[in-house]
Amino acid sequence: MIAVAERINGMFKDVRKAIQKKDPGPVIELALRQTEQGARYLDINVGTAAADQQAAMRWLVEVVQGACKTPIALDSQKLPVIQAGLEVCDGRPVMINSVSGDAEKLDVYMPLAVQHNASLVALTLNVDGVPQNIEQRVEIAMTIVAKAMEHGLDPTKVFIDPIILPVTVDQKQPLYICEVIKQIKTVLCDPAPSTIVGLSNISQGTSQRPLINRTCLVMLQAYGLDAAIIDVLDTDIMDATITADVLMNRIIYSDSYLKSARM
Ligand code: THG
Repeated sequence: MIAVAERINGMFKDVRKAIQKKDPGPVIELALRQTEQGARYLDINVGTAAADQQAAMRWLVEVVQGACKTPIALDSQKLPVIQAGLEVCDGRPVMINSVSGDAEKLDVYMPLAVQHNASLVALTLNVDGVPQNIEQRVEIAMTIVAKAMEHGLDPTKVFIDPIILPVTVDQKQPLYICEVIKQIKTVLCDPAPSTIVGLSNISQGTSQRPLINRTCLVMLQAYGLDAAIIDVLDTDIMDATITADVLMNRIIYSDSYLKSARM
């Protein structure tokens, strides 16, 4: 499982404050701690903390890059904010997170990803909104992969996000997401795109958030999920996802596997 660490996000009070005061300390600490806990990418999202989101993104990226060598995921719905982040990237692997599955949007983001040698997260979402069924999600995934091939972006650099909805909204959704992930891997093969979810959506409004998050994650892994945006500082979810990787024969067992998998 490619763990994308969610904590450098202006929606959290400590990060919001750090952005507003231009205090690098808390951001550096989160970059280091999340890296130590096994993050493969550090998601960077300025949220609504700053009036000038482009300047805030540039600042966050520079602070994170000064703290560690971990790859980064630039997280914004706004193209200029993504571009601001890309401008200051130092050449480490980078993920653009995210773009919707509209053809016109993909025609802009795909060349951008190619130009910066970046991976691209694309949501199974279009002008009509988030599809609630399996078929429409897979259909949008096919559009995304077709666009990647048209623009010369390696399909494995495309991360399709089927968009998890809260279990409290519709209890059929988690199994739908499992099925979408399976179908993306079987219908769109050779080479198949990667899949990713922003996991915490699943548990919104519930009384058992960490338990629901980690149970859902291992289920999705069994259906072939490649990456997830999660709280890597939650030891239980990291232990569960690493153990699922062992049981799926994706990483080698040793008595110290929980530690080795985080290195
Ligand atoms: N898909 C993709 N990118 C995404 C998401 C997604 N990026 C943003 C988001 N969703 C993933 N990141 C987070 C970060 C933090 C939390 C949830 C998702 C989180 N929020 C607390 C909560 O929900 O209760 C509130 C935080 C606070 O205010 O203190 O934990 O789906 N591609």
